[in-house]
Amino acid sequence: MVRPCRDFVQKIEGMRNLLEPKEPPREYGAESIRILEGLDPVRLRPGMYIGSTGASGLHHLIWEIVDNSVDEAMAGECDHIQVTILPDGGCRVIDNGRGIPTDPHPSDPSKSAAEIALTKLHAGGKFGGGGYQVSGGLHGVGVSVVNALSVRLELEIDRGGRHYAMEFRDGGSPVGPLVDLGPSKRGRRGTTVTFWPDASIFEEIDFQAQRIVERLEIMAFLNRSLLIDFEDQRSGREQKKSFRYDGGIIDFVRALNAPKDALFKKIGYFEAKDISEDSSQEVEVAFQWNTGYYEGLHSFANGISTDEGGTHTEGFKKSLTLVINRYARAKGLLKEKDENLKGEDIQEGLTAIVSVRLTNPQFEGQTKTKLGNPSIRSLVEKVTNEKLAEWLEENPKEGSAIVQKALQAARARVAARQARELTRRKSALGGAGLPGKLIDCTSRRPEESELFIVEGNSASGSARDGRDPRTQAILPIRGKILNVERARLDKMLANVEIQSLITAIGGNVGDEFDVTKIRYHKIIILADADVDGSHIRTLLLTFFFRQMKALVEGGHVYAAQPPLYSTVVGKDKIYLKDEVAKRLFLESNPNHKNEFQRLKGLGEMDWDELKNTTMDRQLRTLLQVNVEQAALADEVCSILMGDDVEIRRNFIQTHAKDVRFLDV
Ligand code: 0RA
Repeated sequence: MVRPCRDFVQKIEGMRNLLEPKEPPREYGAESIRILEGLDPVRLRPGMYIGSTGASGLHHLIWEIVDNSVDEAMAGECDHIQVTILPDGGCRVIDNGRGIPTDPHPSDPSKSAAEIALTKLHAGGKFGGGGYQVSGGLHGVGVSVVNALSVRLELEIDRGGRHYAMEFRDGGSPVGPLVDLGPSKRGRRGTTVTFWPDASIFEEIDFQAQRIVERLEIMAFLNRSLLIDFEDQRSGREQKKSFRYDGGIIDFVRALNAPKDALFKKIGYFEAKDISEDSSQEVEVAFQWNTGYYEGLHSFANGISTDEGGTHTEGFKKSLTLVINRYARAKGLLKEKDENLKGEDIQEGLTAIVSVRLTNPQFEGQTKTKLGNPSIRSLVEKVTNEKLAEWLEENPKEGSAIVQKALQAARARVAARQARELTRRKSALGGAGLPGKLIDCTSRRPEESELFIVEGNSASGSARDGRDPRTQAILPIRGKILNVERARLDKMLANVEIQSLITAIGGNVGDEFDVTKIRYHKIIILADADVDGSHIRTLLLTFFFRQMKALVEGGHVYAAQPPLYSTVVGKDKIYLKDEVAKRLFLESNPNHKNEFQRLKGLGEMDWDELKNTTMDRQLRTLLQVNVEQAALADEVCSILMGDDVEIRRNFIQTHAKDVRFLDV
């Protein structure tokens, strides 16, 4: 199962845009592999070819090979890819494609085409264009780059009923020529590449199974019915995973929406191809809405995640807005006097995959994950105009649900603006406009000021008395704040607890949040170590993650760590944070006989206890919350608040160890 939210986010580094083919050969076979240069440049500047020599570059080696196998699948020549991490740390990729050509290469008939493909840079069928209409940006440089960066590489080819093998050492030097080892095993055809990365090139050569699995699953989603097996054979880390999705990106959307509450059961789908003489473009879209308030549009070009979007998503969004508005008017759901629905209204709760394949993709943007080809924009727009309109006509129940949801979103958008303006006006009128229950500090310097968000009245009382009034402020909140995953901004803004949070922190909220305006540089959540405390912590983190992301990114959010135990040593009372601290204490003080008090909750601590254990800068320990933790809280929230019991149970079982904000 995919874990939604983060797993599909692939970071693709490095260069993508390749040299354009000069004269595309039309026939397949040896002559379709063109020779450019030897492998030295790759070893001299690995980053140019695989992005980095860190973990990301290391894993790129696998993608280089697998992408070639996927190209075979896209050409309809391969339906099974196996990726294995060997016990000795090498990696093997097996496919049942056509196999790399083995006949003598026209430019140097003393060598096989396969040898050229593995020892010359930029050699590969992909450049010829004659064989592959479309391929991922990095293809073609693929296998030879892997060879250049490996201490050893074994190539096996089954082609034309014969089994061939060849070995390379130390950055791609052939040990001998490609040899014919006799007939292939029953009907076997395809390519097997086994390689051992060069430890003198990479910072580390330890493959991460999780990283590989996540990427392989996405490949399986994007290539319908392609079977991808993964096996880790390393001792103590053994595992097997197998992916095959006959629904392709429809299954992808279903998996992404599974932890949410779908607006309707059906998953929409359409596709189109535009094939001409020397180029081809394909687009595939799958979509469904959920009852949530966030957009989840994920786009891919030639199987590569385009995190920064690009022409394909622009085309889709533009047409989506147009088609839904036109439909809403035609069906009288939107009246003449009504304003058009905005893109953001329609995209609220949308989960969609836009996957395009095209010749010569242009990757642009900061992280080279933005598709630049203008021609794909018009194709996606045109196709969405036609096919989405058709889909709506054929699915009127769903069509009306989508429009109703967008109408609600539009109303909420207007209400949120009014609420924001009201909050702004209120603060303009009432001086600083700070919430009444805020016990502020006297310092006006955010760098030294801290805000403790404290649950419950008695705990707030102790915190007030135990604080440093110059730099420590207390904001008491009562009960559970609203679950922000399930509420729109306007509802959130109507909630008094949320309102006081926003005004106390001072940097506004949502799109308008400005981290340079915050009144405290440390926002410290002070909640009990029990289930309720965890819940509140999770909700607060989710709110910050969703509505004040820069606050989390800037490292301004902390969790206080009130102790769980106290015990008396001589005349002193000492406090121990948790079970581990207690165990360590007992290990180093084996003669300690006094009882341990379990501190029930913040409310039961005296102000000086709270001060000495949790608040005083010299004595406390704080836990700084990073974006991953906040995102996890968010994920936990959306799954635990969701309605799907099955997914909830699975999630808790598989993540019990990670879920530090929960006591399950
Ligand atoms: C060049 C030309 C052809 C296929 C391939 C390369 C190829 C490369 C790899 C790498 C891993 N698996 C692969 N499978 C195929 C076209 C072959 C033909 O014309 O039959």
